[in-house]
Amino acid sequence: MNLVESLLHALKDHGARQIFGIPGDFALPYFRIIEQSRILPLYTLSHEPGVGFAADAAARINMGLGVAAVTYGAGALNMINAVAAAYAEKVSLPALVDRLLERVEGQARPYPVRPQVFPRGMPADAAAITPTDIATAVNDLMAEHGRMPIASDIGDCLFTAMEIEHTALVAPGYYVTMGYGVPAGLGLQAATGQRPLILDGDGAFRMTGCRARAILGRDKIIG
Ligand SMILES: Cc1ncc(C[n+]2csc(CCOP(=O)(O)OP(=O)(O)O)c2C)c(N)n1
Repeated sequence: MNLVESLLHALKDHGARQIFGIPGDFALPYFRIIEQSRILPLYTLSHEPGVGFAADAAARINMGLGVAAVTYGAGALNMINAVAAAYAEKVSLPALVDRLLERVEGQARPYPVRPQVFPRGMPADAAAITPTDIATAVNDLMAEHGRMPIASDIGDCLFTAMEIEHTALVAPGYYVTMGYGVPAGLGLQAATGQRPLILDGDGAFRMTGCRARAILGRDKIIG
């Protein structure tokens, strides 16, 4: 039995009935074990405050433990309100933050740092599309039709952005908060009057993209 499995058994023995979380990034190894071991069912949400609130509600209704699992740094910080509220009301809410387990797993960084190369032309084959394929397509498109300002979110899309031959790029530093892309694109559009290109992962898009679209009320932005 590995450390994650014994942790899950311990949580179950102490009254946990499920885990709420957001998989991604360095947390992926232990999310994989949570899913494969089936010791506790996993419910995934799209924004950390929701993870904390769901776990809080589960703890209250079951009079037991609610378990929230998120990534360290921005992910954990984003859940502080929910954890603080649970703490203030003495709700049992253990928060699993992946940093702890990363070392035990000995997992290599999930994102290899890629050399900056600007290949031209996308080969048509059956292989999965990579960030480099996307960057290549964007480079080709802009070479032919002109450039657009780019806003990038956190995640693989930021690596894609690094391979785009463009300097009008706004992006946060790597491990800050997801959800930057779509609102930043709106800002770019307002500031430059140009149609922006937004590079966003599906996870980050779900955090703020849907709301930004609701604010706009029109289909000006394509996610
Ligand atoms: C608010 C917040 N939660 C969690 C993280 C940690 N984190 C960084 S990248 C990432 C996964 C991003 O997935 P997605 O948005 O689908 O982007 P992709 O990697 O596919 O481009 C996570 C969870 C973060 N940076 N910010």
